[in-house]
Amino acid sequence: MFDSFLDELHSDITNRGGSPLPLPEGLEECRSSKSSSIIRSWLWDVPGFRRWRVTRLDAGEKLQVFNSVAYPDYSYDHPLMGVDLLWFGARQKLVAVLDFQPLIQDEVYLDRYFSGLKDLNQRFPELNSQETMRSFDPNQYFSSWLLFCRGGAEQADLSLPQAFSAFLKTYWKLHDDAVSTSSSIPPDEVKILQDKYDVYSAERDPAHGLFTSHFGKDWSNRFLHEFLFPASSTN
Ligand code: BLA
Repeated sequence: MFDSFLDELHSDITNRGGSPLPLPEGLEECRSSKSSSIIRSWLWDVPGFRRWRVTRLDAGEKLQVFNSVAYPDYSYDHPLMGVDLLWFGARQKLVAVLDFQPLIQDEVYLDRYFSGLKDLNQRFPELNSQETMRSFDPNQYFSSWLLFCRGGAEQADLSLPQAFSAFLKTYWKLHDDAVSTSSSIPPDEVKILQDKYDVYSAERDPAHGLFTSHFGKDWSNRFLHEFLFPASSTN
């Protein structure tokens, strides 16, 4: 599950001149001592981005996860790319979240960067089930046009593969357009806003309990603060 998404993303990244970077020691892979689950992560140096991370968790029937965040260079104020896909096999339950994560909620900013995602939202209504967020705040670092569904096999098999490809393509276009125009938020402010994203996400991310149960508290704390949201450990 989700391996084709991982391949597609890594192939796009490589085609755009991305190269792999080393992860902090011990965080690239971890096997659960109790079950057969395994978590693997990748860090990429991609032109135009200061950080691009990818994680794949394979816990068999129980759970499959694909998670990725792209942080643009500070000279670009456009949204981060955030993807969080979860498949609980036993219950045949899908949780899919794909968003261009805005740095600010300003109307001019949203008008500038969200026409592509608005179109996808119309094209894939079955992935927009108007879910309510329980741990995150929908008005901070999320857009109103995110694809967010708690669904089943139908959404996972029929819509998600197409939506994922289209989402990636749309994000690359957003990035290319942003590169050829100038940002309205200065780089030092973009840095502050991206750092705050890490702090906010580390506080709210509902995954921490899950990591702890699979891989133990010490490893999970390191993974959260050193890899998933590095700015959360310094601020
Ligand atoms: C929800 N994400 C979740 C949940 C889990 C994870 C266990 C709760 C499932 C549920 O609500 O039913 C799991 N999150 C992970 C894992 C990682 C992680 C395994 O970060 C890391 C490898 N989450 C993101 C990103 C986005 C995101 C980048 O990491 C943005 C697209 C969104 N995840 C997101 C949202 C929810 C969620 C909006 C629902 C949470 C809520 O209701 O507030």
